[in-house]
Amino acid sequence: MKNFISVKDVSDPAKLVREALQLKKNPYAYADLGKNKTLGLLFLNPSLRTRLSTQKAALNLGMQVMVMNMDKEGWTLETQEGAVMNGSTVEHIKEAAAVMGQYCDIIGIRSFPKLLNREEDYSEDIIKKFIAYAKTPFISLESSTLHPLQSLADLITIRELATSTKPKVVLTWAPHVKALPQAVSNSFAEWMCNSGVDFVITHPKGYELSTDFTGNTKIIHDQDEALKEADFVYVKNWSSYTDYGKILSTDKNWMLTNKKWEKTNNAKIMHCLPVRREVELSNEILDGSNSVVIQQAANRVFAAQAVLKKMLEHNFSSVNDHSQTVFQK
Ligand code: AN0
Ligand code: CP
Repeated sequence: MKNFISVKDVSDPAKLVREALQLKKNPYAYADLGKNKTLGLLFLNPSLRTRLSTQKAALNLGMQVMVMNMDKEGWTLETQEGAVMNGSTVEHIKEAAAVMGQYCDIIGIRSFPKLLNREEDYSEDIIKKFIAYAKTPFISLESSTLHPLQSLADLITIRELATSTKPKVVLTWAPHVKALPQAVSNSFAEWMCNSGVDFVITHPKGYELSTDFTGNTKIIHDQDEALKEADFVYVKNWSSYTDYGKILSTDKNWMLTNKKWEKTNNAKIMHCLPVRREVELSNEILDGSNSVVIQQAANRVFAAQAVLKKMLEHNFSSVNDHSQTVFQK
């Protein structure tokens, strides 16, 4: 695995889940694998879980980690090709990424969409340019359109808790006060479509996600109907994809409560966090025994560790180091 941006970068998601669960049992089994390898984590937006779990994962593998809050501590980056930089941008992504590529063996970036121009956000211009100019293996810490480390942790959690071989998993839209990206939901859909679960999406009309990620997943606009017999309910807000970046509904009836949960098959309740209590999810659900949000967050470490292990093995293992065999004295 050279880069980790989407489920498409993973040849066998089920195997990656098994490897992550092995690492959870024995986190320090590969404590020398990342020796003298540096991971750079660059944040253009805030983060608690992704930042700490990815650091922890890298440390478990013996890597060194550098973290930079680009939005607060870095120069304002120019991304346009051919720009005359006489405005607010100080440094071009060409130089910034190339320089960071000199310091790091693997680079991860968090870069949220601006939610103003769909074509621009969905082009993933920033991460594509970083990959091109840094020239290192790349790990997404949530891009404009996807959050694969989250989705892998979600799949690990479902695998741990499932009591049947084809659990029913429902992704439900929830209200929010801010316009949020579609990334977590796109990504969750993409991974569920590759996992052999019985997957259903429910949301108010106008919140259809891109079929590039949902494929032919069944969409049920009646939330009560969708929740019937669910084994897992994944709660998430997202802004509209069709009326791009807009909040079309704040209907409180979409917030999951115990009354709604009663329709499910004793479902486990999932959320990527951070969550707005009593807006996205009720206190009774979050504090109840079926909420698995903390287990999900814990699994972020092993998702990141499984991915970093694969990247270290693929990109730096001596087996792949052909220059050694050709030029060694
Ligand atoms: C972000 C989002 O929805 O993409 C990050 C979630 C991991 N959430 C917020 O900005 C609240
Ligand atoms: N779930 C998640 O990615 O959380 P952070 O935004 O805190 O990293």
